[in-house]
Amino acid sequence: STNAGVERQDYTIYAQEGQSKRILYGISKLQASLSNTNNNSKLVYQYQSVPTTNAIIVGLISEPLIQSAITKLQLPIDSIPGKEGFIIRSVNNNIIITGSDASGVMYGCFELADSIKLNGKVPASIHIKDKPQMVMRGVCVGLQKPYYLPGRTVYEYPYTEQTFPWFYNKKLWIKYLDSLAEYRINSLYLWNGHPFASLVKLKEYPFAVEVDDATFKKNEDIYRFLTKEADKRGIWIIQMFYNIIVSKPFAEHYGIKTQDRERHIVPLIADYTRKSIAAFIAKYPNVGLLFTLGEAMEGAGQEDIDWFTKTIIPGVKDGLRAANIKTEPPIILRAHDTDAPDDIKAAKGLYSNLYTMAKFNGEALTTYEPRGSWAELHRTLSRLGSVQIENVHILANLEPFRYAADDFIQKCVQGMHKIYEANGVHVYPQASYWDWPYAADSTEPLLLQIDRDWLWYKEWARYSWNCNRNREGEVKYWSHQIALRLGCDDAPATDILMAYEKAGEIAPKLLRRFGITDGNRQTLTLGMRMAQLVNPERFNLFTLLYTSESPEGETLSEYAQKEWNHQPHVGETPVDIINQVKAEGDSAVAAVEKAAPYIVVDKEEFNRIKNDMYCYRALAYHYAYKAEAALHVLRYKYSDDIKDLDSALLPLQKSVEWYTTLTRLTDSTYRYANSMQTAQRKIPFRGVNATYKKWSEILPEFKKEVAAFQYHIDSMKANAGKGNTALEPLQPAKVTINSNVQYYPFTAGAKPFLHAANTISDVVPELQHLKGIVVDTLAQQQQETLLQFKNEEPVKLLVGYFVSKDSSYLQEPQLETNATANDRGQGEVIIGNALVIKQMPPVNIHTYLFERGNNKLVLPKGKVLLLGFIKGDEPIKTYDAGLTPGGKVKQVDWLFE
Ligand code: ADA
Repeated sequence: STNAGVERQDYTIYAQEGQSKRILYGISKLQASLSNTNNNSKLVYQYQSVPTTNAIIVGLISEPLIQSAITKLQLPIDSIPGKEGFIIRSVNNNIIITGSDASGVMYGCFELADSIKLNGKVPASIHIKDKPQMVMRGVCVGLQKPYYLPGRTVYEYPYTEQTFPWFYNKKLWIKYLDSLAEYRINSLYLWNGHPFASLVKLKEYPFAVEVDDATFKKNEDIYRFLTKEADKRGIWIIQMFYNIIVSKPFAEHYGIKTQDRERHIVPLIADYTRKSIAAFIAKYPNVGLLFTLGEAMEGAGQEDIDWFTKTIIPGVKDGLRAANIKTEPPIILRAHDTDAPDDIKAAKGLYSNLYTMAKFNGEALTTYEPRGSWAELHRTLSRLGSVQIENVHILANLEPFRYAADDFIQKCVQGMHKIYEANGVHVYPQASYWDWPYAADSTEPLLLQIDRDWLWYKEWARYSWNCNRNREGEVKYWSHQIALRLGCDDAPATDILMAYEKAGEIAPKLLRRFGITDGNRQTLTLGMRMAQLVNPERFNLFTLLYTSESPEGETLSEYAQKEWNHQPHVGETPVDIINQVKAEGDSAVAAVEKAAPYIVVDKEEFNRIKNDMYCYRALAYHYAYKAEAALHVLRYKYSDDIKDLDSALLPLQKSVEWYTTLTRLTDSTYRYANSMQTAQRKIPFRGVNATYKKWSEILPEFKKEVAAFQYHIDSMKANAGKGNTALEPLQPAKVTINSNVQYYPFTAGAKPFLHAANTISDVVPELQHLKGIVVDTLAQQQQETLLQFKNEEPVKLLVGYFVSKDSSYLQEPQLETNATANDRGQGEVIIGNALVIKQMPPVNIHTYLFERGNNKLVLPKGKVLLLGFIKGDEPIKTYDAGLTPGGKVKQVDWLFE
């Protein structure tokens, strides 16, 4: 379009006969760029070089064609570029593109193509030598869904056309792979629980296959297609799987569960898994493996090491041997729910192409300066000698709005190098991971994530290649990219970029200062309940978020306490964040409005970007006012002055007004906030069966909070300080326990332990009719706690977890590292600080639901209390009773309930 006046030229591209597909792919992109700028080009295969002018000579540095061209043109090619690197050099209208591997040469072709595209012509003189900083630059796609398949549980999704129609869409794959190649991504990960039974048949276990014959054939076909097309573009396909999961028909055949966190390694399952891996590796030679030793395996330790070294690696080796393959594909161990350094040390001598992967900021984006124990783990992994890959996982705090803060992302990649010493990146989709390939926007037709979130991918990829780029140049670069995409000038595009940069601070800051968890059980953009802000501990606070994934700073409670005690504040405070996010929301809106009059081509997408900026502002103000209200309420804990509660009312009301705005902005523009719509989602509300996934469902709840608060303030004023109403005692349910157990009553002086004399000193009234089951804390530290019983009606077992990080205690169920941690509803604290036992930490009660029948409770090693059974449907009020060894702590969360 802008080539008027540029003279049309003829170029001859020379390459060696039989050139690799990857280099030919690079050449095809170069030719496309030439023809787009109105130049002619032809490809000539030649062994020796004799070109004179307008020649582009492409090949590996080791090829005779390149060597003779270097000599004939007297090109001073100083040194060979490293892995995936390239050199582009021109002399007298001739250009050489070379590298030491095919990927490097391909990227050299892309580089020249980009420069032609950017300048509208072939550069008169060019000299570039480049190679990537991150050796693994990857993205992923989930073969997973927002919901569980009928009769199945987490991660279990066989590859079928019915569940994943897009998986069989070759055109879509090509479009996606082309964009990944263009961004110089070299790995694409497919995440799934147990992919093998959809892709291989084993002669020893023919019944294990879990798709029908026609589907199986389609799977073979598409998988071969995908791996071949990816290979052509310098991209490894890497198949991810969880352990230990077996296929459903396999499980049914042997009468076992498909996955079981409490299961130990058994020879049958080990044999099945080893053979599955071997068959897979032999069948799809250029596919790597990424795996999770955990979630569905007994805690970290020797079993993980055994599974890795005696099942997975031998499986890969069997496969390589069977297919006579010499190059070992990459095997990547996730440092998730396992002791990865120990695992790698044990595996090192056994396999040469090992990598590790760990979550950058948990399942969110919070900071580019991670610290603390999590940073330590990353450095330990980086120093093991295997390549450490940073996993930018799920992004639970960014869903569903657009995120493209190039400056934040650049700093993240710098942090990956500097703080984590990592050498690889793996990036999740920006939003809607479980809903691939569609974005959450309510458009007709639906938007593809790869179209909507192109900047997200391109930014991570660009900085993975090189993160040391000067900011000013980057603003120019991205502005121009946005301008090309939206069909506008660079100036308004810069305003759009500025809007992204400002808005890009909001979600990270809000989560790291006010959030409950970095995990996807929290959807940040849906907001938080007051109880969650003033008493996050009750909701299973994930402390790593504050100790590693945030700059040093204070929580709302810490801030309130320090204020009350006139102590100095440290680091990033809630008040800093309250002020910053409001300003950033305003700036984002102002910047995008500045661009508005100048966008005429892709107005529709621009309006969506603009709406997202308004959403971010509303979100920022909503949180800011709510946090302000929380600080007043937390002050009341110390002051006992009802005026502090009065002061909280106005900001609380304002927060609801902003939430009303957010609801209006999102109601017709988004289908949902979060793409994981199962019971694992807890914050702000339990998201079972796709509920509480939109703002309009939450708004009434937030209004109720204000009403409850007003009501409580009024009645407190009326009854001079008496708060909570009396609670009903729970009724015991009938259960027959299969072993001899002893019971104890919930009265002061009762003894809950077999061999220890500690006695109960305080207990919530709800437990008074129940009978606790005596436990042996010595045995609990050596082995699992097991209880087998029979019940005629559904029952709930009350389990008391001690609130202590000491490893002698069983830790509360953690959805961050165990997706099945809520399968019996045990994922949340029902009554916090419910019981005091002398010389023991406070106790939080969780409940486990069991259907009628013969049941078995297995809890991992560690001290834990069994507090008795109630009927499955007996209502229990969820709250924090505040009973601690130091006395009753004043709680304020009930004021909103
Ligand atoms: C958590 C999360 C899962 C999954 C998992 C993992 O359990 O809830 O959705 O992401 O981590 O594999 O890291």
